[in-house]
Amino acid sequence: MLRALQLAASPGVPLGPNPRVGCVLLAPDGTIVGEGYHHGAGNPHAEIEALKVAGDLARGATAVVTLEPCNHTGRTGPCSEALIEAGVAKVVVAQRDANPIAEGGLDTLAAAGVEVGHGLMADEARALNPAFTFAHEHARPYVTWKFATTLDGRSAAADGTSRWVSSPAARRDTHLLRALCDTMLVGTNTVEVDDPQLTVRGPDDRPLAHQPLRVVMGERDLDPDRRVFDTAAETLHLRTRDPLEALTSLYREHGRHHVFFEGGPTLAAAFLSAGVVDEVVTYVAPMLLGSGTAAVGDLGIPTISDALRLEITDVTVVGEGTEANVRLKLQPAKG
Ligand code: AOF
Ligand code: ZN
Repeated sequence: MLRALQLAASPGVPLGPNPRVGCVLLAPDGTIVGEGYHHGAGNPHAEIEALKVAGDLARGATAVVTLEPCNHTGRTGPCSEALIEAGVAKVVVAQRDANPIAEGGLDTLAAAGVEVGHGLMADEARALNPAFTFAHEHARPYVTWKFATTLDGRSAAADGTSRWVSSPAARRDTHLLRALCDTMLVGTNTVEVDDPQLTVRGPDDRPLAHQPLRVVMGERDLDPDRRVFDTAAETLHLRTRDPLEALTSLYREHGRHHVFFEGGPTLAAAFLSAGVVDEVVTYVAPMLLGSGTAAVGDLGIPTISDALRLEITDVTVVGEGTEANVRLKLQPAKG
């Protein structure tokens, strides 16, 4: 399984929408007769790659796979059937597939008389595909909320100006994080006030070829001249103010697994109140305003003991001197 996990993590596999999967085929004496990994959506699955290598040696073999073999015909055919046809005797998987469209492979295999097992190094397998795993288990995408703030917790000055709270180095760092997500999300107010591009840009400030989906949520009509409607990436206007409804739709109708949320204080408060912020990334700038807009709006918390508590998972200084920002990564405290 360790070998299968290593194969799954092979470099060069595009991030999403498909999970990273590795497969090793073992002869009854334990020698490896085939191995393979999934090279990304549209390509054969890991099991098919390994079966190709093994040929006739797959008969009677044990397949060790990081994810439960799929049971559906999507971009490719069902791996459960391919393993049965190849005469594989036993299938051991780390993680069961929570994707409702693909799951059920182990049941199909067992019904065909193949010996099956699951759970071996399951945590490691889940960690390979955290957003895929989270999204299918919660029927909504994983949400990373990012904001920049001054040392006194403000994201804009009294006159509304907010360019720039975070330093150039922090803004470049943000593009690296955006690139790890499949969706960018803000509210209509941010589009009206800040007119962001919501693209992933390289060091030369040009948009990269592959862009996350841009999503604007809110009922308000938007000016089509806003930069979010340029041709650099696809954009979706979700006419709802309900965070969970928006996220459910992004999962169900648009197959999204990881939302990078850069909403303003009102929408941020709505997401936090709805309990749908899974990770917080904040850049704290060494700057004081003393007045202005707080990074997050009213959460309806009257007293300190009711504070929404987070746990710090990472602290990194980005940039140098007066340009240095502290990047904090946090997650909601458990319990
Ligand atoms: C496997 N082996 O290597 C992978 C699996 O559109 P498709 O046909 O590529 O199917 C994608 C779904 O199949 C994906 O969402 C996940 O549930 C499963 N991925 N399954 O047996 C693999 N990559
Ligand atoms: Zn498959």
